[in-house]
Amino acid sequence: MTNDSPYDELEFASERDLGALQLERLRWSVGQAARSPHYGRVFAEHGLGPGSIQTLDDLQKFPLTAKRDLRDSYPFGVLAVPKEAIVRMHHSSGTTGMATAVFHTAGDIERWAGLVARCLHMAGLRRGDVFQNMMTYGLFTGGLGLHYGAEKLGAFVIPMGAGNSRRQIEFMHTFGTTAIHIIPSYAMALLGTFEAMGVDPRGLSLRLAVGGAEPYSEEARSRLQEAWGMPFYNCYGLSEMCGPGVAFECPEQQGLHLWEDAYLGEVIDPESGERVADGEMGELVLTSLTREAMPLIRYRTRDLTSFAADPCPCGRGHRRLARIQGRTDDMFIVRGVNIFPIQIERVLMSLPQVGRSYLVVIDREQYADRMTVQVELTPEAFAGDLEQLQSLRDRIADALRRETLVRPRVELVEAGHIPRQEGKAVRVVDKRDD
Ligand code: DLL
Repeated sequence: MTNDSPYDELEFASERDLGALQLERLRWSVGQAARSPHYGRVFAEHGLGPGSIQTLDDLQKFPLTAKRDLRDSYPFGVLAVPKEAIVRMHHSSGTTGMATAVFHTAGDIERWAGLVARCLHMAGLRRGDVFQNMMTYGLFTGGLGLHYGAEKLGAFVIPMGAGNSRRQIEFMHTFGTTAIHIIPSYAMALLGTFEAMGVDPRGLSLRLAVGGAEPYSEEARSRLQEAWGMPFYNCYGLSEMCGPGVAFECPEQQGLHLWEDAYLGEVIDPESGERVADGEMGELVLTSLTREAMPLIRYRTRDLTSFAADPCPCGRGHRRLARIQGRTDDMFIVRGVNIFPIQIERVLMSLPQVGRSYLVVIDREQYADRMTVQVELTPEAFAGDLEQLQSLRDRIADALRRETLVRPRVELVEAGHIPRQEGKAVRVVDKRDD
């Protein structure tokens, strides 16, 4: 395999070269982290430092870092450089009640843009492409993160931001957009606007899409690819590790290559904290290797995934992560059974009568948990007679019971009934605590 990426020869580095680089960078990153008040204290307590690392496995001597550690030392406790060295900040939305501020030096921004450019190049984006960035700009990293990467690569970037659906489509047409970056649930919702405008996305100049920032199933991806007429590449990242650009799919679309020259990944059992074998699902733990302002050592992402056990046919040595199944805290428990929203999505998106959106509502009926799944139908399916609809409702409830072990109440609703979000989709409303 030759390396035709002008962005980074590391993309095809040999295992030995990559390992040596990781070791050197890991020592540097631990030393850099030690400059922050938080890690300075934690490392001193455990008697740890760059000298504790002889091999990459020595990372396991270090304690895990939890989101709570960032919150407890908010806002500057994990900052490892003087404030004058910061050129930008991003911030998590705080929807889980745990706001996090993330700081960057000029070098951090440059390296992050390089990683994103590498991702986009791997997916086939080139100079001359018109890249419409349809993610929110601002504190959220999806906007500026992809923007800088696409510009670095030399693409013509349209910084649209999210929403304003008709205008998005008009711009695609007027400026000959060839690539988009979009939240998958918004990509699904936008298909309704295309229909209303009488425009077929497959008739435009579009040729590739990048979608991430929220879990979506393989079934949802297939639908998107079919309707838009182009590949959707899965993009993973989190603000704490810069944002998008941590892991990305190659044209094989068989998992996301974690850029291991920039991030060391481990998958652990969330209960015991022990590493699990490749192929086994667990919580992703990441260590940044090149971040100056805010290095994080063994950070618990709470995202559930696994490492692929086999190498990728594309020849890149950077290990692949399976599609993220959700976060440990997305899981909800109904009548004692653990359920992830993506299990519900997989079932629904494999049924042709099901439309583009769904919502799980959990409440209580006479002290017992009750799960209701609102399902949007396609206009054709919704036009069916009452008997057909009842039988469809039963079939959906049965399929969901087979997948989740709980038989939900199913409410069939018209296309467009469930409120759309421009940002990450809300899939579950739990009313039990109200
Ligand atoms: O969502 C960064 C991002 C922007 C990624 C644009 C991809 C594209 P946060 O807002 O900090 O950052 O949220 C991070 O979103 O821990 C995952 O739970 C989830 N997430 C991100 N990408 C994916 C994905 C951005 N491809 C959190 N699949 C992460 C599933 C994802 N979940």
